[in-house]
Amino acid sequence: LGLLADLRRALDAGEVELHYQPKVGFDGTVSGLEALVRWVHPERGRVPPDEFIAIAETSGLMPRLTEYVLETALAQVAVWRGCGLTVPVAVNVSPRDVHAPGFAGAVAARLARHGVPPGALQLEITEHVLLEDPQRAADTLAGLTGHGVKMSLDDFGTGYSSLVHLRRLPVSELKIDRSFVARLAVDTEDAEIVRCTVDLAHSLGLKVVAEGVEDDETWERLRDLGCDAVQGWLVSAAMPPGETTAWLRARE
Ligand code: G
Ligand code: G
Ligand code: NA
Ligand code: MN
Repeated sequence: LGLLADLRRALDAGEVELHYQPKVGFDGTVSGLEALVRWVHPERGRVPPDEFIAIAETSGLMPRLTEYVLETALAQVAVWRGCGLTVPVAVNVSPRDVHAPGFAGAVAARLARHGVPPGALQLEITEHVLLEDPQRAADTLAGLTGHGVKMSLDDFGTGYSSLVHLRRLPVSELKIDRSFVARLAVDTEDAEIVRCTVDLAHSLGLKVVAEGVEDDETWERLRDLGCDAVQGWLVSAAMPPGETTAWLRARE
């Protein structure tokens, strides 16, 4: 496939970029930034991440993409820390990454090389990490959290037997999928699902982030339900690094 070869080349050439989307508390404090890949193909233009992530996943290129994203994100974190901006950054990792031998050690080595404290890195995983070899995944994640890396459970509510997974995964944050957040203000069932999720997460000692918050009414509902932070276009879409720096500075 042409696109796969192009993606491999783009990674080698450093043409894939990271944009950063803030996670913000209801008092306005920035609790973190999520790194999201962006690829502008020289002929096709912008390729949607879903499209090339699927290609990376099925072709075996995912470890290379994740390595690239971790490397780029940690270099950026080091730059930000150097100018007094200590906000943690979240990187999305796929189940395949977590199952790769030596993943926890490789992340630790990368942190050390960039002089970034482990607590400044968060990894966003999905419950799919437990589908293949749950024990192995749990061991790797325990290794990472033992080292001080924070773990976040992404897309919560969209998989199977979420509650069992929630108990097995050493996460400190849960992200409510945007499919439940989108119609929160108009759909009472979605509102009940979000309410229960927030209460469940809190009773397990987890922070809750709501994704895809686009309007004030949803923001207010989430605040009233006791959610800890929000992410979405209401606050900001993902921004290129320079714009992110300016955005962070403006909120200091
Ligand atoms: O905003 P957006 O279109 O970027 O993201 C689309 C999907 O791609 C989301 O499910 C998001 O989690 C995923 N995604 C974005 N960046 C990365 C990345 O660096 N690695 C992985 N594995 N997934 C990513
Ligand atoms: O799977 P993941 O949660 O990582 O996906 C993040 C995706 O959601 C990205 O494609 C990102 O661009 C998108 N996104 C972020 N904020 C919003 C929002 O407020 N509304 C919508 N519709 N999409 C959003
Ligand atoms: Na994510
Ligand atoms: Mn998500």
